Amino acid sequence: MIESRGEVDAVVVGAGFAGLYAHHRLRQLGLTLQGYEAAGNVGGTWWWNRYPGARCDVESMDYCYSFSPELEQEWIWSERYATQPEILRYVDHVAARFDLRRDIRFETRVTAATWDEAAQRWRVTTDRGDQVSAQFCIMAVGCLSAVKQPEVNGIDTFRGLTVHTGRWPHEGVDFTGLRVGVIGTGSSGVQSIPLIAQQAAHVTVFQRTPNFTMPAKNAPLDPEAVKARKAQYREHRQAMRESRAGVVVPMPEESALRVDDDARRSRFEAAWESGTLYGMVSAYNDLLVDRDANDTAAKFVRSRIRDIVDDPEVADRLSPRNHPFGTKRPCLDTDYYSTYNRDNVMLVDVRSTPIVEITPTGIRTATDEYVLDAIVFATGFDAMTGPLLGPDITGAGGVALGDKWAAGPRTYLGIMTAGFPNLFTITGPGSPSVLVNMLVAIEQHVDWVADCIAYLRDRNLASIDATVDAEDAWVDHVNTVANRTLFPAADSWYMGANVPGKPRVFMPYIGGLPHYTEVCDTVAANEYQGFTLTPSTPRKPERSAPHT
Ligand code: N01
Repeated sequence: MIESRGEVDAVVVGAGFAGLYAHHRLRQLGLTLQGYEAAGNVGGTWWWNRYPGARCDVESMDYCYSFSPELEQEWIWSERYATQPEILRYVDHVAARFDLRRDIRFETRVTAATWDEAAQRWRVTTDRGDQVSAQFCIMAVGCLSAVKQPEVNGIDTFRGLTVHTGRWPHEGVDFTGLRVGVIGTGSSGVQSIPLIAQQAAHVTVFQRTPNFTMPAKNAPLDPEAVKARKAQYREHRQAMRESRAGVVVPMPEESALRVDDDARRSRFEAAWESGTLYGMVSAYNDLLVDRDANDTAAKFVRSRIRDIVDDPEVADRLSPRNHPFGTKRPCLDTDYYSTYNRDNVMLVDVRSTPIVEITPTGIRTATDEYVLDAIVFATGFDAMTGPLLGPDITGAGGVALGDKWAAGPRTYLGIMTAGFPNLFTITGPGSPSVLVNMLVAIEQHVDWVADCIAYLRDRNLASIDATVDAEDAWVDHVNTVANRTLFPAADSWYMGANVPGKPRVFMPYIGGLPHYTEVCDTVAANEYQGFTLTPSTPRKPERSAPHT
């Protein structure tokens, strides 16, 4: 366990993919660093989400760092879509290979960060009593790391086992012989339910909103295909960066409404069989902007559900109707719909018969009581803003970030928020982040931040802060682009709609990665247009806080 230093150049909060890469880049600049990570080791989301079936739904050869050509040549992925344990092994390997754990204090949660205007530095404190002063504070806290429990009374009264998919026990959970209830049918529910059903005596799925999910068609990677990709990896990475979502998929410039039914059906069938998230979503160029076009995709998926699920009533309950296709994040699954053909699986619609309470022996809905031995909460996260608002962050003039964002997050480029100088939010709200391959988004953000810090240091500048004007214009742009799409129509976590009382704002930037990157690069090339840069004034060295 490393000891926290009193004064460093930068604090990096989080040791997932973003935090680790920030350590790598900032160390290359010669900065002294202090990292904090609430988990016991590196990996971020992949450290916490250990539920059965957890795997990435971006292909493994795309969901990995591109910063080191040697790393990408030497690492061998085994499956098209990597499992959580394999991704964690990869992160572990990267951390060791680049010596990235050196400055990180694990099992330590940042509780507060306060901007000291006189010193032009952040004062960061943790739940372990660390106090550190840093010129820069990098919030690499992830977008889906603050777990959300269901808003149901009586959770504490339940006598059986309860477990959240986002906080899965490291020793695993043995469901053998148990009657298990699962609340939630987002990606975590969709991935875990088939495997829990294979082990448990009985599974009752409590579904509030059915989601659209497509088969992953996962398989071991073909060594010849891997070899071919590795031979072209650099070109492929560039193509990823230039693609809208950070993955290379065909993006036909064609409306779903301008083709006949047979042609449309065969394209959807090909997209379905491709086993990719983006293949289906981008099968036509208007699926996410035109309700009629969207309906064609939604109808296709519903027809597939009817094909797979034996009981027409269950198929109907599993069929999404309340939101346009793709506007809540769709899932990739392995045997999800067919799991409902098993005798030991039951689907309860808790929109029509809501959960009233959790009792000592199970779950009581408006009409029935279900006796259970274990309950799995696959109920998601307070996304994007939750992790940033966890610590008490106080900016210039004593303004709390929570107050500034009371009506929703406000950022310039999703990287900084005005009034919080030198605080960088990796893949923050207002950036493409969760709408694209996170690894591409992370590397783009960390590279931008590292270049920005190098620029400041080269010119002996103390701080950088977004201007309110630039931020207002960016927030308007983010909203304008979102409002051209169907996304605001869904009660999704993108909209903050899954957390009661959270402002309803479409949080990520949907203008596409290439345009976004161009804007970021132009801002930097124009001497950080839209930011205020403050020169350093000579200061006395600070007295180091005592080591903890
Ligand atoms: O969470 P979710 P998740 N009573 O918010 C339901 C990423 N991810 O952990 O839709 C009853 O999607 C809720 O119902 P509703 C990915 O980006 C990626 O599954 O709000 N139900 C919903 O069904 C993903 O989108 C991977 O009506 C309640 C579910 O719980 C994101 O993480 C794997 C409820 C929550 O679904 C989040 O996914 C896993 C209540 N009180 C996650 N509260 C891969 O890479 C909530 N629900 C594959």
